[in-house]
Amino acid sequence: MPLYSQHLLRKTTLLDGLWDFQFLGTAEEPEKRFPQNLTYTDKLPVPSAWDTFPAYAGKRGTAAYRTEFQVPANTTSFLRFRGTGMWNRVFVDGQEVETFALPYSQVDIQVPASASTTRELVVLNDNRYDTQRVPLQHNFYDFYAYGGIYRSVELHVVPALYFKNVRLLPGDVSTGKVSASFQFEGIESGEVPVEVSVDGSALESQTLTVSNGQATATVTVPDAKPWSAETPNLHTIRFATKDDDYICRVGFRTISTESGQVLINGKPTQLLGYCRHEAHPQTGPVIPLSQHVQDLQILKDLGCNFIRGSHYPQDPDFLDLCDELGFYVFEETLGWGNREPDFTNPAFHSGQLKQTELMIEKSINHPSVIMWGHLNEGASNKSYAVPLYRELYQLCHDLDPSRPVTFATMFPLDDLCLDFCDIVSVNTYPAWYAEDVEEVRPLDEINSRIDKIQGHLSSVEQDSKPFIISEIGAGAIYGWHDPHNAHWTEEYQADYLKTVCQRVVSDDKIAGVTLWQYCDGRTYSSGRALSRPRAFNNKGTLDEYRRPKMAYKAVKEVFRGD
Ligand code: ADA
Repeated sequence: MPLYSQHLLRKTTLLDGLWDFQFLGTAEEPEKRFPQNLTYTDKLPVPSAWDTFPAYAGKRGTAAYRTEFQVPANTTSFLRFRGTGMWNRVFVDGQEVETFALPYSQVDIQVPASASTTRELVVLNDNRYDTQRVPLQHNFYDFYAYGGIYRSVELHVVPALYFKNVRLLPGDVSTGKVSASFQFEGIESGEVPVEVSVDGSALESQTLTVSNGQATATVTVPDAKPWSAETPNLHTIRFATKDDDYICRVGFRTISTESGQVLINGKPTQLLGYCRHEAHPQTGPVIPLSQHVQDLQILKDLGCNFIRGSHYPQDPDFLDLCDELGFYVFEETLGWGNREPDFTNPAFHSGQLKQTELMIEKSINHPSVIMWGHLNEGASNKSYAVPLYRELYQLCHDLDPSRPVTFATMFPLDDLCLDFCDIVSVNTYPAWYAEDVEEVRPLDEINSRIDKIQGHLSSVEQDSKPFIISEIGAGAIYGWHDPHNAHWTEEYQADYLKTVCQRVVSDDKIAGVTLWQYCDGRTYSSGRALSRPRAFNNKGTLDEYRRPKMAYKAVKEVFRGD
């Protein structure tokens, strides 16, 4: 649920609560299921990942969620699903209104107008892997893929002419100028009078000239203050027509890249932090505000200023918190180790583009988000992958000229797509997936691998771009200590991460790091889990319940310079 009021005038209702629920299993394909024939024997909350509940844990198949909502007769309204997984078909009053398979994306769906005021909403949700039905997700991704309605569902009742979205691009803080781009529904062209207020005080009236449903304006924020991770000053801007409004928060910060460095507000800034999954063993990808806040407090304590939202579009609540508490975020679309079958699958291709559009639309006004990414560890060393990397790079720049674009490559030495990034982000696991598997503690590999990557990037003239280590890490089982200090001990992980962090903070050619990973997280539980003890990815500096391992102290000391 949003952290601040996004509308004072527009009627929005949160549909979260206890919904009817039925697990339907696998006897039919989900396309053959209809709400008319369903009975409900259980109730589950929304948000929830239904397959985290003991009765359904680990099951795959179709499930149905059902609720009712009230809406004035014959009005326009839409439902906002802030994040779901994996395949969804939405019915209102038994009528199919939308089908989508964009895990973690925020999706808006029009409610067909009706004379009745009580409406029935049924969401058929399927969590089976299927390359056509859910092209963005696979069983080999190294994090558990859940079904369900992961985040809140909102109902927006809107007038005939309403704000579809507003994008704000803050300029130089000394001028306080913000460029606003509006997209309206309900008007093609014409004039729209708008009242503007800033930080709760009325500022001015403007008349927007709308063409193709779009308009632009400039607003000057009085007493504008800069935003950074250290001083996360936010301003609130409200735009109101006579019967609709839109409230956004804005932070004045610039991000640029120059001579291998990331500049925030013109100042070279080393980005230090972690990759983080939105995950908890009990609730899966459904993260309550209290858990997001705890995680951010822990990351602050570790001395971090940077988080990679691996590997999918982030919960808008989390980004609101990052805006407010002061973190830089690398946000990316859903992808993991995608290879030729995906790059040659038109549904994967269009799904990537669609998810990028939705991610940028959702997150563009968050000052915390400083870079866009996609296709984690995709086949960026293969020619079949080049067109999609090129297209995504271009799309990000077209939709948002203000932020750099990157992707986490696992092929830094023979990557074919480095021209399609502004920051080179490399995932590398020296001394874990080690070059010398006979060596007991091959920690020497860490510095030599980083040297090798930097040397190569310089030889292919990519070293004028900032270089970020977007993943590096080692597994440790919480509580496992052993005099050998070998793999899986907390000691090995602590020594490993200390070596990494010391290298990063002492090397001005490393613009940043997101260690893999913040906390342990559930992953596949098939035979593939033989390399994932407990069916968890155990490379967390904290375990899945956020209990710190020994590495916590080691990282904290280096990041904080204690
Ligand atoms: C990759 C991947 C991560 C995780 C990691 C690991 O780099 O991007 O999601 O799977 O490897 O633990 O091996």
